[in-house]
Amino acid sequence: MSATLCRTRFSRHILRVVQTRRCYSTPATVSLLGQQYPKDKVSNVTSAIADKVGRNLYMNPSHPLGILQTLISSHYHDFNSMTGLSPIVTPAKNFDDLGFPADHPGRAATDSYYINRDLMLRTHTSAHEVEVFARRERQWLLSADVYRRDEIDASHYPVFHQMEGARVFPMDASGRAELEADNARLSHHLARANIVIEDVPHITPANPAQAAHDPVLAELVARNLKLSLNSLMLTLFAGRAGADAAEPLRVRWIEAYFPFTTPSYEVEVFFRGKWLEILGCGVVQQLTLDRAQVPNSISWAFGLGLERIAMILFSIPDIRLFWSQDPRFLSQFTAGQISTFKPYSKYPACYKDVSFWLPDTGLHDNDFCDLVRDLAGDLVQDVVLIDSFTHPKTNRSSKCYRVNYCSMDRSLSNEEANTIHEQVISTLKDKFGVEIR
Ligand code: FA5
Ligand code: MG
Repeated sequence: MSATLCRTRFSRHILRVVQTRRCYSTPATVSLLGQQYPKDKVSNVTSAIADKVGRNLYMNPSHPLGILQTLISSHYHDFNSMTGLSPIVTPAKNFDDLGFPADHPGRAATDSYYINRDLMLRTHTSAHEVEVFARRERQWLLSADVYRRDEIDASHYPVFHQMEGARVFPMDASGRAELEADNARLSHHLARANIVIEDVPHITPANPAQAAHDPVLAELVARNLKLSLNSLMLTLFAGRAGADAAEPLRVRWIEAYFPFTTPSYEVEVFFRGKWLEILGCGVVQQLTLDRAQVPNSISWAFGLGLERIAMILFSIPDIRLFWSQDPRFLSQFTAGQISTFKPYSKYPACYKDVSFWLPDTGLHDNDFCDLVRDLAGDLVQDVVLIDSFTHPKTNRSSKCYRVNYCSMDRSLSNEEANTIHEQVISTLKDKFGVEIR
């Protein structure tokens, strides 16, 4: 769309916004789990996010996320399954303890939610690795809500759920024997299953073993990790609705990089015609076990995303639905059962554009998305950057976003969408000093 069109469409709104300008008040504290935390310059936890903290969807046994969490926990029935750890962590715990470099993009305030300089909302369940290993758990699972600033569309939501799993082996002959026995058991199980695995070598120069590890033991641990997760993929996907029973389950292993594991991998599953990224995993960096003061041990770990898997297994088309309190959504699911979601209706979308000149300090896409999310809540379905340009003479930059307002539960009137959009525009001006075009 042309910038001119944006301008004419918005001149009308701007007039009304001037009349109804609200003050974007910024309280000095943010309330999380019943406690007040002082804010400072880096605070960026919006009230839309704060409201989600403590909802613990994955703990409801008849919610799709809870059903999936239970299914995975029962697959790993002899692992200690932990829940309820606070999402409020220090950046040291989320990043430094895991060896994230100081300039890692995940640390940026554009990507993570900071309560203040000293505290943040965890971005992944790996934030708890050191603390759980320190309890000397030999095999464990941890389920939790995680928070990331991101774009807005049907498969991205700033809060989602992960499960972390790990298994520790003694770094000696007994560990080697345990690994050999378990690898034989799992290989036997998988050999009889209808599964095709595209593998990569366990260890390569680009995906190396650790200096602290005997290469033979590292190879056995990597193989155990792969066998264990291939077996989980069978439990999750084989024979499900939409999977052709005659067709084998296809699982693909890809070399990956994480600061806290090496070798590292990602796992994808081919389901209903598409490759789906399920998880990241690898052999735990020895530094993590050293920090946890677990001596003479070697471990693997994985972290998987519950929403991505649940959307596929239950045919849930929009990630916002997980947060719905509508009985038409919630009543469709039963504890212990994977069922196919039947959409109750599709309400019309209401597209509104906003076009503006950026302030000198710029404006990150995620800042815009959070602002919309804060004012519109789950009435925003997606946000698309439809135009961005820099004026050749003045060097000023402009952006045009298209916001799709659409309720999952009811018909949204054009007036209501306009009211929200006007608030978006006035907040954009007040908070970021943009100039509307
Ligand atoms: C991690 O978060 C690592 N902590 C995983 C890990 C754990 C690696 C232990 C090694 C050892 P990643 O950012 O790729 O990695 O996320 C892991 C999974 O979470 C993804 O495969 C995906 O299933 C899910 N996920 C990631 N981002 C999103 C998102 N925005 N929305 C929904 N699910 C997501
Ligand atoms: Mg990934």
